[in-house]
Amino acid sequence: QDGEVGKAQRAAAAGEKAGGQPTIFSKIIDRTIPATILYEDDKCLVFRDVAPQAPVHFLVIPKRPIPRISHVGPQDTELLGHLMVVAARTAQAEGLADGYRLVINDGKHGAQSVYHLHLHVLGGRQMGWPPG
Ligand code: DGP
Repeated sequence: QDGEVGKAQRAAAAGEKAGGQPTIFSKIIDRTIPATILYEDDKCLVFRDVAPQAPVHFLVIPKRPIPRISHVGPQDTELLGHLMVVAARTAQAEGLADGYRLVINDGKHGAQSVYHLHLHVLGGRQMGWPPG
């Protein structure tokens, strides 16, 4: 756990320095690197997390590369709502009828490692609270 958090904190420091440069997620959007894609429309992409933390773990990302949730403004309201609606619809399509966890990690303390905004959807097992 400390290892993962340390990794995320180092990536956070690098992300801050890179200041909104394209991330690996831009390459998934443009199909330069492969991913298991569950849903796509003109505004967003949904794909399985490469390091799943639950039996079902996928990410919902905007195609427009907003670096992090703390950087959004009123102009992003409609897009953010869309991402949440897509997350819920995809969770339903994935059979998560008993519920799931929606997570957005922000910055160093949030253990964000990829600086392209993403919603994590985790399900298929009982989640604990509080998160670590
Ligand atoms: P976060 O810590 O919130 O920034 O989570 C980033 C997530 O992205 C992490 O759960 C692993 C996932 N991830 C990183 N690189 C790739 C990749 O190349 N492909 C896929 N499918 N997921 C990735």
